This record gives sequence, structure tokens and C-alpha cells, in this order.
Amino acid sequence: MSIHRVLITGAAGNLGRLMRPRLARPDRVLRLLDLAPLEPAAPGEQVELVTGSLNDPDLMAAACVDVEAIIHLGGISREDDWARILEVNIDGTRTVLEAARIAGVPKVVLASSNHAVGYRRIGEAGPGGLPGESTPRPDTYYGVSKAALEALGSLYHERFGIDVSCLRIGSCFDEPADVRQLSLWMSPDDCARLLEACLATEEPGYRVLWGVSANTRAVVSLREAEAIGYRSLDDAERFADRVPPGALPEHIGGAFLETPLGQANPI
Ligand code: NAI
Ligand code: 15L
Repeated sequence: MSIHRVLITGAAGNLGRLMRPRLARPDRVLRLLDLAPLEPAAPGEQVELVTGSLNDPDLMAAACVDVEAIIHLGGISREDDWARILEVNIDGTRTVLEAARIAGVPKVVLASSNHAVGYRRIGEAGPGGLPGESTPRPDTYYGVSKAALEALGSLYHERFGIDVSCLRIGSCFDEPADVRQLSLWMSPDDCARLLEACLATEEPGYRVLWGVSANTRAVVSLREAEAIGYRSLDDAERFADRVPPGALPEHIGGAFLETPLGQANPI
């Protein structure tokens, strides 16, 4: 299925900026939404820019007009004050899903996080790695908000038939920064491949998928992502000699487990 117009929330953020050129297609318009300023359209680039908050139902209603899929990246991407997490990540995700329902948008991809299961022990599921569907064990209020995002996605699929994919993203940056990320890294190119696989699913469903590359030191399973056609072409191992020496943490969430609850952290 070719998707003509895709709304991306949080498009001015790290992932949004990485995905913008990678999701561009001649037959596709990217509608980019963020509170923060967005780069103006480059010559020939098919983008529409929306500045405002995903917490604003009227803005979201207008942003969903003529949209065939939403990629919801917007929100707080690390530990923070509970009231902010609640407002932006939990209430905000409900606002996005409500806007999708009212506008009849059939497909939504939600950016979840490894921190929804941050307290899961590395290796607890055996050699196949931790499955995508493992029940949440959040490591922070942030992780709780991602578990809530997944639950909201499930509700909106079951009630309204929206196709919802929740991506438990490991660490998506240009390069892995430490030993933990040698296991949990997802290359930006692989992230785009995974998003394309989510956009291409034909049967409406609900799924929780790991968003990682096919890393030599994998600790989570790609089974669910591969079931919808994702094929990773990257492996963090090629950066292994560039990351500082260190040990793999005991838990998936790594340093987030030491973050004081409710305190903004710089990780
Ligand atoms: P980021 O913090 O760089 O970007 C988030 C964007 O959301 C920012 O541009 C911000 O202005 C925007 N935003 C915040 N509140 C908003 C609001 N009320 N209305 C509209 N826009 C708002 O985060 P990043 O790295 O781009 O992550 C994107 C998503 O993926 C986040 O939901 C994050 O939790 C999730 N994620 C990212 C990972 C990564 O490795 N980059 C790993 C796991 C999850
Ligand atoms: C996340 O959920 C964050 O959004 C990202 O900034 C990284 O900290 C990532 O997890 C990680 O665990 O490396």
C-alpha cells in the first residue's frame, strides 16, 4: 500500500530530523509537527510544517486532515517531572490517538522505548533475546509513560480498529555511544526500514516490536519486527572499537535505573 500523506509528531527532535530525509518519497507528503521550530522545506522537498502542541486537540484535528498514517515521536524523551510526563507523554498520546480516531486515520506508529521494560534483566529470556511482547517493567516515570502509550495503542486498536505498531526503540543515534548501545542500537537507516514496514502492513493489528539493528551483541528479539517484513541491514559491532570500554549493565534500562524518579536527566 502506498501511503500518500504521513503526519510525524516531534519532527524537530533527534529522530524526527534523522527520519525526515529517509522517509521522503516522490509520491509522499510528510506533514511535520513540533512545538520547536522545524527546518523550512528544501527545494523540491514535499513537506508541510505545523508548529504547535500535540496536546492541543484542535491543532491535532487540523493536522490529521487527509493523513493516512501518523508516526508519533513527539514528547519527552527521558526522565522528567511526573506532571510533565503525564501531560505530554500520556495525555498527549491519548490526544494524538483521539485525533486519529475522529479523522479516520487508519494507521499509527507509536514511539515506545526500551525503558518500558528497563527493569528486565539482560538474558532473562534466554538466547533468543527479550520478546517484543514482554510485559512492562518500567524503570522511570518516563518508562511508565511508554507502557501507558502501548496500552493506549492497544485500546485504540481494539475499540476502533486502528492499526497500531509500538516500537520499543533501543538507542537510535548516528552511532552507538557505549557498550550497552552495542546491544541496543538501531541505526537511523534501520529505523526508517522499520517504519516503512509498519506503514506497509495490510491487516489492521496491534503489535509491540523491538526497534534495534541486527546487532552481534543482541539482547532483544527481532522476531515480531521481522514478521511484518523488517530486515535490518546494520550491526553496531562495526563501531565496537570506537566506544569506551565498559561492562554490559545487568538490566535493559542501564543508567536510567539510577536516575532519581521525576528528575530531568541529561542521558
Ligand atoms: P527528542 O527529545 O529529540 O524529540 C522529541 C520532540 O518532541 C522534540 O522536538 C520536542 O520539541 C517535541 N515535543 C515535545 N513536546 C511536544 C508537544 N507537546 N507537542 C509537539 N511536540 C513536542 O527525542 P527523540 O530522540 O527524537 O525521540 C523521539 C521519540 O522516540 C520519543 O518519543 C522518545 O521517547 C522515543 N525514543 C527515542 C529513542 C532514541 O534513541 N532516540 C529511544 C527510545 C525511544
Ligand atoms: C530512550 O528512550 C531515550 O529517548 C533516548 O534518548 C536514549 O536515552 C535511549 O532511550 C537509550 O536507552 O539509550
